[in-house]
Amino acid sequence: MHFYSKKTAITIFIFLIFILSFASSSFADDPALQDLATDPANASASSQHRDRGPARAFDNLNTHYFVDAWEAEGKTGWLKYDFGKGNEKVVKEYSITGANFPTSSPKAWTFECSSDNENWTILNKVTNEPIFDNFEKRTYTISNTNQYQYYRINVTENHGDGWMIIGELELLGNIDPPPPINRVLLVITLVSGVEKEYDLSRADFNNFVIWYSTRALGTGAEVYTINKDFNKANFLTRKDYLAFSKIELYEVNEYTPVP
Ligand SMILES: [Ca+2]
Ligand SMILES: [Ca+2]
Repeated sequence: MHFYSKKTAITIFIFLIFILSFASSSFADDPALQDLATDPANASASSQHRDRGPARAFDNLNTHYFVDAWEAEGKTGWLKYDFGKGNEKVVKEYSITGANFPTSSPKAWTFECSSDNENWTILNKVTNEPIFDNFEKRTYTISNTNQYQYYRINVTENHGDGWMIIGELELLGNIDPPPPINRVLLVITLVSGVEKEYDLSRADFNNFVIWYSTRALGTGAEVYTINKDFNKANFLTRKDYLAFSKIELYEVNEYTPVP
């Protein structure tokens, strides 16, 4: 049987508190995720004290709550970010950074999402968060796989001061990959000097290249037919017939159409 002195027991206890305090906060952070809430103009809030408006929680600055933090008019309030219609995001984590005023930091809140700015779904509920140190940042993981236009933190209790302050709020997720290039502008210069432009799908362009390179090797058809989609109302079908021997050169511009 082992006996521990009182001093050893206290040391172990302090060590456990040390471990647990780390486990509850910054280890939740996933380095692959990035802050998606990049435009302070998309922020709004239930209230603001003086000029300390909601945009200041998204300005990536945190030097003093006088100048770069959101301060609610009172102990509670919500802070919202609108990604915009057609730009909905999957937020997987969020982070709160306190300002230099620990007793103003949030203690209890819900983190919520919405598609219509009216009906809100709770993604995360925190009921007794320890007080934030000056400028301390904590990250919270949520199990969300859906896109939403709106996210907000709805603080219901702070750490005792008459006002509630948040230095920064981050909404973290994966950056969307750029959309695939699926249209091609093919510019053909004929031997005569005339230029012809064709807006083609990627597949149609590939067919053209196959024809051109095959013909260059001396096989394949002399003439290639390009179907033009535009002006179909006036011309039931509109085709251009390109003779290999008439083509001086061609060039290609890939682009992504605006939706
Ligand atoms: Ca800030
Ligand atoms: Ca930010």
